[in-house]
Amino acid sequence: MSLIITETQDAIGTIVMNHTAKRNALSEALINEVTVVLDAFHEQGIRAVVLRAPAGTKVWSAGHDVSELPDKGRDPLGWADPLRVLIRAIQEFPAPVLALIEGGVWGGGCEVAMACDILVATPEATFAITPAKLGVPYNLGGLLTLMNMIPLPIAKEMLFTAQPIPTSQALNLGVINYIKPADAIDAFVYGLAAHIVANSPLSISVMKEQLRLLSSARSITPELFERMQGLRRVVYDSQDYEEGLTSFREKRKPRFQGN
Ligand code: LCV
Repeated sequence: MSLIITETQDAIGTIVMNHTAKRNALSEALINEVTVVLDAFHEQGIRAVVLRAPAGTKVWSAGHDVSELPDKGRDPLGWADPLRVLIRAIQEFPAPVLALIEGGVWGGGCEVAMACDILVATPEATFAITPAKLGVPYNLGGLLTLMNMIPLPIAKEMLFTAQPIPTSQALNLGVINYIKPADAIDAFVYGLAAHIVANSPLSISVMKEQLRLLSSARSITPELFERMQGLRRVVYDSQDYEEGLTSFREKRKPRFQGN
């Protein structure tokens, strides 16, 4: 049974993440379906994509599928990790991807939403960035996405507390473009998409790629890269990382010891 629902109309493609039993946890299976559809949309010349969950959902996405995080000793968010593949697929898709957000957005789900080009959320939506809750070492690309989207003190608050922030704060920070009530958000998002579709797809796709390249342009020395990877290794080799995954599986609060 498919984990997503897709639709195309007037050069606008819609992807509904529909694995509601697992709160749209970003499993390899769900991500594979999304990336296959994005490729098909590219082939069809789709000029705007809307990424959403079912209308009225309480959870847009519960983030990385925790059951697919590797045991300690392996980088849990490496280049080939499905979540990283999805984020790159959205960022590199040659047309704008609009996130229509209802419900809670958790962990890697925030990064997926923030990888989108335009974000519109209902007042009830929330955003929580959760590696600290699981004992996971965030990766370079993920931290860069956050640093590009969120002022450092707020990014630190979200990373260190792992607590959700409301859409009102996300709007104040410029993390999302609009807040729209649940009974108006569909028409508003598809109205934005219609404006985009009426403009030059070539100009838009080139500007999107230029902005992606410019926003990720950082001079990282080999020493800096190796230092970052070394720091991350301390975490994903730790007992705490193992405790984070075990506590999730056992549906209990983690007891982190700092080693
Ligand atoms: C697998 C899940 C998940 C899930 N994975 O429903 O950003 S990082 O670094 O942290 C990155 C590694 C990452 O993204 O990690 C994941 C971060 N996500 C979270 O911490 C959110 C974890 N989920 C929850 O807190 C709750 O599920 C929410 C609040 C999203 C929804 O709560 P609700 O009571 O509505 P349940 O918790 O009962 O979940 C329903 C089913 O979905 C599974 C969960 O295990 C349960 O499965 P079973 O019915 O088999 O017990 N599920 C939820 N989230 N991230 N599986």
